[in-house]
Amino acid sequence: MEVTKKSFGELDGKPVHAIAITNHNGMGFTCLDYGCIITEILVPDSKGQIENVVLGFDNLEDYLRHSPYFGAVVGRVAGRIKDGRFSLDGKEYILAKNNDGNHLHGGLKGLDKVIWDAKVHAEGPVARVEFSYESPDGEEGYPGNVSLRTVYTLTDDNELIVEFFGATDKKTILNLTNHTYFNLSGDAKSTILNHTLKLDSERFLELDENLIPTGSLLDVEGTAFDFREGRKLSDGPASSDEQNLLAGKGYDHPFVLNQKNGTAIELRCNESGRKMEVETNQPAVVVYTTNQLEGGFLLSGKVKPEPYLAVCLETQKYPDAINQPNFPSIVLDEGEKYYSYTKFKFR
Ligand code: G6D
Repeated sequence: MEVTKKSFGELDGKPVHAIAITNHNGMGFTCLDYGCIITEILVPDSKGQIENVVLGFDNLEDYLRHSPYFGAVVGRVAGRIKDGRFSLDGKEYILAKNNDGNHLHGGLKGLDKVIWDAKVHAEGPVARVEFSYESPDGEEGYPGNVSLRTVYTLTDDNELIVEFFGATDKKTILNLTNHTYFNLSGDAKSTILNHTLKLDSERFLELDENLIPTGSLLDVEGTAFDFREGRKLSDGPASSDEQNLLAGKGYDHPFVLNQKNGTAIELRCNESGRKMEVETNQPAVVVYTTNQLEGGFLLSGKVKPEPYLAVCLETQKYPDAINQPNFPSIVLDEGEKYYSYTKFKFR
């Protein structure tokens, strides 16, 4: 494995680094110690052409000014928390309302916007980047001093493994994800509307008009949400289903995964011949098809942002679970270990 670490600018007087790792097949990725951001994943197509399969920027300034969580770790709690408040053991906590009156993705300065301490381990057939961050009690309104670790591992089998570890000294809530925007066409040369997604999922979470889960789980049968046999992502924007419309003409929904072993999620681009298989220990995945992506900025490779330019597959627990008694809990108690595992395998 070839590893490089170089300066990527500085934030509040602290240096930001870009760490790039390439395996023996020429597949590789680059990540920052700012927000554990994955800035690029380089994957060969069916002809061996190596291209970038994620959206990102090639400079820190653009991440600071324009990034909608491109490639970043998201937390302490991914997704929306209704009205930016929750109760724990009878105490109410108030969080930032940074998204239409709700709390989104860890608040105004979530884990995507802090500098983590990075250590690289590159022995033998795998290379690992281990990020650590101590989130102080009360950060963004969340209780507990929480020790966090994010580990990205690259293997010679073209697998990128994302792991999160957490421990707290006081009961709190924790639900992390990685918010990478995938586009398997290569260098975002076309949208993801022709990508095929396959999900081992019978149910998805109904959202209200503010994209907050209503608490109901809807059956995918007979809808544009049925990805069990594989479905073109273009079915979302083309659908008249009220759930596709309220997501801004597409998908922005958590799907409940059948947690058998093996590949729960498969994304394929027929033009490039690239396929990505995803395994996870998380109960859900938010499928977000960047329905309104736009802006006066350029992505790396001078690509203009446009709707449906990428799909996010954010493995996680259910959004707003702390306010939904029938959802699996995201409470982490003192002495408990938080662990999330997701493997992205590229073929
Ligand atoms: C929008 O609703 C979507 C979220 O799902 C996404 O994570 C965010 O943009 C980047 O708020």
